[in-house]
Amino acid sequence: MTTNLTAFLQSLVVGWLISNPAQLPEGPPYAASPTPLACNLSVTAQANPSTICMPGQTVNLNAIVQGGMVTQVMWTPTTGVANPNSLSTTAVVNQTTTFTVNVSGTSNMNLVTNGNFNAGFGGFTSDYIPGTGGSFGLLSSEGQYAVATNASLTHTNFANCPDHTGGGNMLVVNGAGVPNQDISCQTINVIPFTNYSFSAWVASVISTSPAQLQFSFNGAIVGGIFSPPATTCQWQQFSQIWNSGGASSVEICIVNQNTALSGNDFAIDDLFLAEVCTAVNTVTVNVVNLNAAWTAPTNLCVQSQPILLSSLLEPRLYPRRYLDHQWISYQRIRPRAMGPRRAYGYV
Ligand SMILES: [Ca+2]
Ligand SMILES: [Ca+2]
Repeated sequence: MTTNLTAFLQSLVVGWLISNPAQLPEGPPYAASPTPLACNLSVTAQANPSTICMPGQTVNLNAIVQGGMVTQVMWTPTTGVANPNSLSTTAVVNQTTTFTVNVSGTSNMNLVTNGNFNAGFGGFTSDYIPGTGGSFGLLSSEGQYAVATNASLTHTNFANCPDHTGGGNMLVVNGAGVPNQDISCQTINVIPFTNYSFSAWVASVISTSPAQLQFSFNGAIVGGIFSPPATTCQWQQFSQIWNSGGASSVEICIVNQNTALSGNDFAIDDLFLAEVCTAVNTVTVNVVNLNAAWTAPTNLCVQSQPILLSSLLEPRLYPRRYLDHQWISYQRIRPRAMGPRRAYGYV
């Protein structure tokens, strides 16, 4: 390509950007992140109450999760646990027990750069080209893309579809008639021999001939062909678990295997890749052997010294460490032997 031709093409792109405010400028080439981000999923196990006085009492078990979306939960031991696979459950506890909760899920640290397209097309490469315009609008021709807030801004026949979450950008594509064209590719550093969760949202922006997308990781197809619903603006999620094997980076590419020229127009948004991680925590439920046995006072006489009632409690059996005590009532007793004088007994 001659310098003059390059300059001419660049001037076309600049002119097109100025005349198409819906299309954000392409950002600088993004290098893959130098260090794969760590997993930040964490869990805290809680029991309420955590001390019980009677074996066989029921307690609530709760697992508080932060930093990700949980896909699996396991409480152990399972004995007495109503639902060992639920974050919140109950357990019948017969003896002091330490419960362990294991959770696995997806970290919320998205490794895809600009997965929501709010930075235009920054971070991606493509065999497609930015829309060059025409009688139907920016995406009049096949094999072209645009980043826009609404599909109808890019083609007069495209439906009035906002982005996946509303109010942001998405990638709008007029599917190419040439097979095996990469719509978008991005290289991401990963940890070898680790599971990752990948997902993307896709919607048709015209009902004719929905796209047939294939996702590839380092050139290998992941999952089957994925088509969004023919009904326009109906976002559907593609998701797949992928193991990095010996790879320390992955190039994720999206190809449309539908080469129809009529229809075959769609939008992509919220690309997501995050590590699948596990977290563990424990909580102990103590069963206290409550036994407030006491030795009842006998042979009280009118002239007896005051009795310290708590001294009558069985000291070894009374778990002062856990529980406080309170004398809750008394009753008057009038044994005949005591005549008219009053004595007091506590219960
Ligand atoms: Ca978006
Ligand atoms: Ca088309």
